[in-house]
Parts: sequence; structure tokens; C-alpha cells
Amino acid sequence: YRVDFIPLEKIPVWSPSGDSSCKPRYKVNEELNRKISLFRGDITKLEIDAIANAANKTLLGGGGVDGAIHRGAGPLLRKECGTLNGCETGEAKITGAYGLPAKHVIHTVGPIVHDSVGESEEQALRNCYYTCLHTAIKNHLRTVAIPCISTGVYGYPPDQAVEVALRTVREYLEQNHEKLDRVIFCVFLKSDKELYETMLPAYFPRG
Ligand code: AR6
Repeated sequence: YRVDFIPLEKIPVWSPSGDSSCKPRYKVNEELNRKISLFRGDITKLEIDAIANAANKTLLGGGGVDGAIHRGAGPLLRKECGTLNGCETGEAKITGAYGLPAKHVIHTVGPIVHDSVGESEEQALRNCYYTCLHTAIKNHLRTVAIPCISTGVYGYPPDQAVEVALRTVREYLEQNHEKLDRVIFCVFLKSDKELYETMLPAYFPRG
């Protein structure tokens, strides 16, 4: 059967909902704000240039968002991934998206957190977001959705991961905004949506 898909026009740009108790950490920049979306749902339904995958080093599939992406894309994705020689933590590799409505999948491998987040895990998560966006622009892709990398099976505390995600995307867009039209934070859990709604005003404040 054919997956139902969500076109980019259906995904609103981010706007704050009432209470923004979180103090701004960056200047108001409406041009950047118009490039940010928060979407709660299945990343495999998005009809955009690229979706990021929270993969593992083998790139050969797994559970969570990785499993959903491989199920939606079909066996040709696994076949292409098999030619890539895996992927290191904090790096990314791009493939086609096959049966998915997106055009490409950017596979990245987040850090595994065992007890608490150290500097190397934080740096690795930062690298994931950075390299996903950089891989997109290198391939002339202008709309990208990124899931909450490492916060599932890999155990990165979501409240710490959201700060890394928002800071890295904000800083990347400051430098490269003319090359990207939209960055979508794709959350799956209600608790993650709430975390992003709380923290977005700190990183993308409204005037
Ligand atoms: N769309 C968007 N987000 C999703 C979806 C979906 N369809 N399904 C789950 N999530 P995880 P990780 C969210 O565990 O922690 C795999 O087995 C989920 O709620 O998928 O980086 C890989 O092969 C969570 O917020 O990725 C690796 O072995 C987020 O995606 C390992 O898991 C990430 O959770 C990677 O672990």
C-alpha cells in the first residue's frame, strides 16, 4: 500500500504558544524563525528533501526511528546502506529514500550514554546535528527533518539532548541560513514536544 504523506506546506513554522518563561539566549531573528518547525509525528511521512535517521554504526537497520525508516523505504534502502561501510558516531551518510515520500535519508549515528553525559557524548551529539545539516547543503537539499537522535535506545537524556539540538541548529543556521529553507525538529513523544516547546523560545526567540 502507499504511505500517506505530509507535504511541507502542511507543516507550520514554529510560533510560540503563550507562555515563554524561558529566557532568550540568542537575538531575535525572524528570518531564522521562519525556517524552524516543530512537528510531532512519524518522520517517515514527511514529503521533504531529507529526513535524518538515528541509525547505528552498521547502517543496516534496527528498531525505533531506524526501523520505521527501513520499513517505509523498503529493501532497496538496506541494499544501498550495505555498500557504505557503516558510519562512525557523530558522522553521517546520505542515501536515497526509495519508498518514502522524502527524497533522501541522511543516516547519522548518535552517542550511546551509559550513566551520565560526558563531554565526548555531548560533542558527538552536536556533530550529528551539524553533519546532518552540512550533508544536506552539500547535496543542495533545502528542507530537512531531524528526529531526537540518541534519546531512545541510546539513552541520552531528552532534556539535555534538546539543548544540544537547538543550540547546534541555531548556530549552524546563523552561518548558513541562505542555503536552507526549513529545519524541522521531528518529535515522536508528547514529552519531547513539551521539552521543545519550552526550550524553543530560548534559542529562537520572537520579537
Ligand atoms: N518518527 C520520528 N521519531 C521516531 C519514530 C518515528 N517513526 N520512531 C521513534 N522515534 P531511537 P537512538 C523517536 O531509539 O536512541 C535503533 O535500533 C523516539 O521516540 O530510534 O538514536 C538504531 O538502529 C526517540 O525520541 O534512536 C540504533 O541501534 C527518537 O526517535 C539505536 O536504535 C530516537 O530513538 C539508536 O538509538
